[in-house]
Amino acid sequence: MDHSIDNVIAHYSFAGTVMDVHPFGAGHINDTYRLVIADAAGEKRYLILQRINRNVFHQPVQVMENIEKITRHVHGKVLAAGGDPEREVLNLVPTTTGTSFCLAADGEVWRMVKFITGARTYETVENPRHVYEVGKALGRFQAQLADFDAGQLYETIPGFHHTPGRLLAFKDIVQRDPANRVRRVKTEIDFILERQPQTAVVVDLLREGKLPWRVTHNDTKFNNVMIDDATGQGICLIDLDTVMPGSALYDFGDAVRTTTALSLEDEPDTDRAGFSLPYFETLAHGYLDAARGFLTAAEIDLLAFAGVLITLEQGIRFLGDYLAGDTYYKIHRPEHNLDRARTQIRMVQEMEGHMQQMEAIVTKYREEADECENAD
Ligand code: ADP
Ligand code: GN1
Ligand code: MG
Repeated sequence: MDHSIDNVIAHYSFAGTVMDVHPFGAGHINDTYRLVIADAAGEKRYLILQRINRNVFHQPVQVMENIEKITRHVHGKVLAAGGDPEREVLNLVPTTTGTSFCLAADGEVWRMVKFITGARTYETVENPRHVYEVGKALGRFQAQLADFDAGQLYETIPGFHHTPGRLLAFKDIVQRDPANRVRRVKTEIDFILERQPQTAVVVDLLREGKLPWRVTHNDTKFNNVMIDDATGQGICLIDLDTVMPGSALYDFGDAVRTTTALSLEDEPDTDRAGFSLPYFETLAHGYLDAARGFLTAAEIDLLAFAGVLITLEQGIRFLGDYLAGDTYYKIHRPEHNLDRARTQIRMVQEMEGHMQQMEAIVTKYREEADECENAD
């Protein structure tokens, strides 16, 4: 066991003995571990321990304050709805001194959360029903936070989904070319630069007051939704580090990006990457079933576009990191970020080719269906 992890664990008290600590999950930013605890009778239970990446989150304590606030709020909503707050929201485990995080001697910030049992996350869609459930869980999460004042939250990564800002940073990297890689990816760079006019659509409407600011998750990847093993239902959203004020479109867009993908995000064979229109329909159906009651018409009008926007933004971010010399996302092979960028570009191309059908799907589900049609 890593000695530093031992020291962190010493800041928590358990009924039982820590039997094992293992890296867990497939995140690109933080370090996640699963602890196995055994009680006196040998009965096992689990906990999740995470080190916040300070290279990405410069104010990790503010990240934790945001998470404390919103989990407390959602906890109340789950209770009021007669749900199970042990499973339907993340539960922070306090340290022995009662804080929501552990500041280690080396300056690293760690947090522990209760392990949600009988559920798991998926990297790719194995069961189409899960796509509907992810949409619904996302809509429910936004609904639970619809009455939470977004102004109470820190903007822990300024401009996180400010797509024109991402593009500006990208252009700067292209110009500086610090890793001397620009010459290898001219086609991909051109693809991105040609789409500059689209990047400002959402931020402009937010600035003009034509789209509302909401509390958003900002990292609504498929693998950040816990899905119940027994029922297949989406239980809750996890990975709450990036909860900040934002647009509902960012979250729907990121769900489109990851649930309609025909391949893993880092598929090296671009020909296997692509976009599934049927999954888009399933996602939009699930999302609107939970969210049509509070979304504005302007938001619903842009749901299809949000998929393209956030996938393009992610392509900009992955290609930008490749050009920067792989400084942000964890990589496990030399061209990892390039493979990731190419899957995003392929998806954007295919979504652009299906825009009319995507719009028609949103139109189909924006109003509640007749009871006989709404059989799910
Ligand atoms: P990362 O930033 O590494 O993506 P996550 O918070 O998403 O961190 O956690 C990584 C993985 O660990 C998740 O995809 C999920 O499978 C698992 N996980 C995280 N939190 C819990 C939890 N409370 N209960 C069960 N599994 C969890
Ligand atoms: C990162 O931590 P993880 O893997 O859930 C990233 C997201 C990206 C995602 C791409 C803080 O999320 O914004 O969309 O990778 N998180 C941060 O897979 O940058
Ligand atoms: Mg995650």
